[in-house]
Amino acid sequence: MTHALIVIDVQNDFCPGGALAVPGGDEIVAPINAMMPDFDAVVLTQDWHPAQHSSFASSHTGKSPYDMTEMPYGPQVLWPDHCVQGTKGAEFHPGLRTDGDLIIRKGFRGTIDSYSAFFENDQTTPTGLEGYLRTRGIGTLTMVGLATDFCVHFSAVDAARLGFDVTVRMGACRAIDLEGSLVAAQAAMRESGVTLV
Ligand code: VGL
Ligand code: ZN
Repeated sequence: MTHALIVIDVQNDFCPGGALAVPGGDEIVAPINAMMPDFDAVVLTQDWHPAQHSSFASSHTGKSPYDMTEMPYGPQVLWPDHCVQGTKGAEFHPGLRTDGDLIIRKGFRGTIDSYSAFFENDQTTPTGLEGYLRTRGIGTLTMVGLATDFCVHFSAVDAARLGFDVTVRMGACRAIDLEGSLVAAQAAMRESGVTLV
Protein backbone atom coordinates (compact mmCIF):
# COMPACT_ATOMS: atom_id res chain seq x y z
CA MET A 1 0.00 0.00 0.00
CA THR A 2 1.36 3.42 -0.94
CA HIS A 3 2.32 5.23 2.24
CA ALA A 4 2.30 9.01 2.74
CA LEU A 5 3.77 11.18 5.47
CA ILE A 6 1.35 14.01 6.39
CA VAL A 7 3.18 16.91 8.06
CA ILE A 8 0.69 19.11 9.87
CA ASP A 9 1.22 22.88 10.32
CA VAL A 10 4.95 23.07 11.17
CA GLN A 11 4.81 26.86 10.85
CA ASN A 12 6.55 29.72 12.63
CA ASP A 13 3.46 30.81 14.57
CA PHE A 14 3.21 27.36 16.19
CA CYS A 15 6.89 27.33 17.18
CA PRO A 16 8.56 29.12 20.11
CA GLY A 17 8.43 32.89 19.49
CA GLY A 18 5.30 32.55 17.34
CA ALA A 19 1.80 33.92 17.95
CA LEU A 20 0.35 30.56 19.04
CA ALA A 21 3.54 28.88 20.16
CA VAL A 22 3.30 25.18 20.97
CA PRO A 23 5.87 24.22 23.64
CA GLY A 24 8.76 22.41 21.92
CA GLY A 25 7.18 22.89 18.50
CA ASP A 26 10.59 23.39 16.88
CA GLU A 27 11.99 20.16 18.37
CA ILE A 28 10.12 18.06 15.82
CA VAL A 29 11.61 19.69 12.71
CA ALA A 30 14.77 17.56 12.51
CA PRO A 31 13.00 14.25 13.23
CA ILE A 32 10.35 15.01 10.58
CA ASN A 33 12.99 15.89 7.98
CA ALA A 34 14.75 12.61 8.75
CA MET A 35 11.53 10.62 8.22
CA MET A 36 10.67 12.09 4.81
CA PRO A 37 12.84 9.81 2.63
CA ASP A 38 11.09 6.73 4.04
CA PHE A 39 7.74 7.57 2.39
CA ASP A 40 6.30 7.26 -1.12
CA ALA A 41 4.73 10.71 -0.79
CA VAL A 42 5.07 13.69 1.53
CA VAL A 43 2.21 16.15 2.06
CA LEU A 44 2.57 19.33 4.13
CA THR A 45 -0.38 21.29 5.48
CA GLN A 46 -0.34 25.01 6.13
CA ASP A 47 -2.80 26.87 8.38
CA TRP A 48 -3.64 29.86 6.18
CA HIS A 49 -6.06 32.41 7.61
CA PRO A 50 -7.19 35.75 6.21
CA ALA A 51 -6.73 38.74 8.59
CA GLN A 52 -9.75 39.05 10.93
CA HIS A 53 -10.51 35.35 10.64
CA SER A 54 -13.52 34.26 12.70
CA SER A 55 -11.32 31.92 14.80
CA PHE A 56 -9.36 34.91 16.16
CA ALA A 57 -10.43 36.27 19.56
CA SER A 58 -9.65 39.74 18.19
CA SER A 59 -12.58 39.36 15.77
CA HIS A 60 -15.08 39.02 18.66
CA THR A 61 -15.72 41.96 20.99
CA GLY A 62 -15.24 41.10 24.66
CA LYS A 63 -13.46 37.79 23.92
CA SER A 64 -9.91 36.80 24.84
CA PRO A 65 -7.67 34.14 23.32
CA TYR A 66 -8.63 30.62 24.47
CA ASP A 67 -12.23 31.64 25.28
CA MET A 68 -14.96 29.58 23.64
CA THR A 69 -17.59 30.86 21.24
CA GLU A 70 -20.53 29.35 19.40
CA MET A 71 -20.21 29.24 15.61
CA PRO A 72 -23.01 28.15 13.24
CA TYR A 73 -21.16 24.80 13.01
CA GLY A 74 -20.72 24.36 16.78
CA PRO A 75 -18.37 25.38 19.62
CA GLN A 76 -15.06 26.93 18.63
CA VAL A 77 -11.97 27.90 20.65
CA LEU A 78 -10.87 31.47 19.95
CA TRP A 79 -7.18 31.85 19.21
CA PRO A 80 -4.61 34.62 19.15
CA ASP A 81 -4.24 35.98 15.58
CA HIS A 82 -1.99 33.41 13.88
CA CYS A 83 -0.91 32.11 10.47
CA VAL A 84 -2.21 35.14 8.61
CA GLN A 85 -1.76 34.68 4.87
CA GLY A 86 1.51 36.09 3.58
CA THR A 87 3.05 36.77 7.01
CA LYS A 88 6.27 35.36 8.47
CA GLY A 89 4.19 33.51 11.06
CA ALA A 90 2.38 31.58 8.34
CA GLU A 91 5.62 30.41 6.72
CA PHE A 92 6.94 26.96 7.45
CA HIS A 93 9.66 26.70 10.10
CA PRO A 94 12.83 27.68 8.21
CA GLY A 95 14.48 24.35 9.03
CA LEU A 96 11.66 22.20 7.66
CA ARG A 97 12.18 20.46 4.34
CA THR A 98 9.38 21.67 2.09
CA ASP A 99 10.30 19.73 -1.04
CA GLY A 100 7.36 17.37 -0.51
CA ASP A 101 4.80 16.52 -3.17
CA LEU A 102 1.86 18.68 -2.07
CA ILE A 103 1.26 21.66 0.19
CA ILE A 104 -2.38 21.94 1.19
CA ARG A 105 -3.69 25.13 2.78
CA LYS A 106 -6.66 25.23 5.11
CA GLY A 107 -8.61 27.75 7.17
CA PHE A 108 -8.68 30.26 4.31
CA ARG A 109 -12.43 30.92 4.46
CA GLY A 110 -13.18 33.89 6.72
CA THR A 111 -16.13 32.42 8.56
CA ILE A 112 -15.03 28.84 9.17
CA ASP A 113 -12.00 27.31 10.86
CA SER A 114 -10.31 24.14 9.63
CA TYR A 115 -8.31 22.03 12.04
CA SER A 116 -8.45 18.91 9.91
CA ALA A 117 -6.50 18.51 6.69
CA PHE A 118 -9.59 16.78 5.23
CA PHE A 119 -12.67 18.76 6.30
CA GLU A 120 -13.29 22.21 7.68
CA ASN A 121 -14.81 22.51 11.16
CA ASP A 122 -18.36 22.11 9.82
CA GLN A 123 -17.16 18.52 9.14
CA THR A 124 -18.61 18.64 5.60
CA THR A 125 -16.60 21.14 3.49
CA PRO A 126 -13.75 19.11 1.97
CA THR A 127 -10.23 20.43 1.46
CA GLY A 128 -9.60 18.10 -1.49
CA LEU A 129 -6.88 16.08 0.25
CA GLU A 130 -8.93 12.89 0.25
CA GLY A 131 -9.24 12.98 -3.55
CA TYR A 132 -5.54 13.72 -3.97
CA LEU A 133 -4.51 10.76 -1.83
CA ARG A 134 -7.01 8.34 -3.37
CA THR A 135 -6.18 9.22 -6.95
CA ARG A 136 -2.52 8.57 -6.14
CA GLY A 137 -3.39 5.18 -4.67
CA ILE A 138 -2.30 6.20 -1.18
CA GLY A 139 -4.05 4.19 1.54
CA THR A 140 -1.67 4.38 4.48
CA LEU A 141 -0.86 7.59 6.34
CA THR A 142 1.65 8.52 9.01
CA MET A 143 0.93 11.87 10.65
CA VAL A 144 3.27 14.21 12.50
CA GLY A 145 3.28 17.91 13.38
CA LEU A 146 1.42 20.56 15.35
CA ALA A 147 -0.60 20.56 17.35
CA THR A 148 -1.24 17.00 18.55
CA ASP A 149 -4.53 17.88 20.24
CA PHE A 150 -6.00 20.09 17.49
CA CYS A 151 -4.93 19.81 13.87
CA VAL A 152 -3.16 16.44 14.13
CA HIS A 153 -6.05 15.04 16.18
CA PHE A 154 -8.83 16.13 13.80
CA SER A 155 -6.83 15.16 10.71
CA ALA A 156 -6.14 11.69 12.08
CA VAL A 157 -9.75 11.06 13.15
CA ASP A 158 -11.11 12.23 9.78
CA ALA A 159 -8.58 10.11 7.88
CA ALA A 160 -9.49 7.01 9.87
CA ARG A 161 -13.19 7.69 9.32
CA LEU A 162 -12.51 7.93 5.58
CA GLY A 163 -10.94 4.47 5.69
CA PHE A 164 -7.23 5.29 5.60
CA ASP A 165 -4.85 3.27 7.75
CA VAL A 166 -3.54 5.97 10.11
CA THR A 167 -0.58 6.10 12.47
CA VAL A 168 0.37 9.18 14.52
CA ARG A 169 4.03 9.35 15.57
CA MET A 170 3.63 11.09 18.92
CA GLY A 171 7.37 11.74 19.24
CA ALA A 172 7.20 13.97 16.18
CA CYS A 173 4.16 15.93 17.44
CA ARG A 174 3.74 18.56 20.17
CA ALA A 175 0.53 19.65 21.94
CA ILE A 176 -1.12 22.91 23.02
CA ASP A 177 -2.85 21.03 25.88
CA LEU A 178 -5.75 23.29 26.85
CA GLU A 179 -7.65 21.88 29.86
CA GLY A 180 -6.96 18.23 29.21
CA SER A 181 -7.23 18.45 25.44
CA LEU A 182 -4.19 16.22 24.88
CA VAL A 183 -5.55 13.29 26.90
CA ALA A 184 -8.97 13.73 25.27
CA ALA A 185 -7.40 13.83 21.80
CA GLN A 186 -5.41 10.65 22.42
CA ALA A 187 -8.57 8.86 23.54
CA ALA A 188 -10.54 10.12 20.54
CA MET A 189 -7.81 9.06 18.10
CA ARG A 190 -7.54 5.58 19.62
CA GLU A 191 -11.32 5.21 19.57
CA SER A 192 -11.34 6.05 15.85
CA GLY A 193 -8.84 3.29 15.16
CA VAL A 194 -5.77 5.50 14.83
CA THR A 195 -2.51 3.84 15.92
CA LEU A 196 -0.45 6.03 18.28
CA VAL A 197 3.24 5.21 18.49
C1 VGL B 1 -4.09 24.82 15.05
C2 VGL B 1 -5.27 26.09 16.52
C3 VGL B 1 -5.63 26.96 15.52
C4 VGL B 1 -3.22 23.61 14.83
C5 VGL B 1 -4.44 25.67 14.03
O1 VGL B 1 -2.46 23.59 13.84
O2 VGL B 1 -3.29 22.67 15.65
N1 VGL B 1 -4.52 25.03 16.29
N2 VGL B 1 -5.20 26.75 14.27
ZN1 ZN C 1 -5.55 28.24 12.83
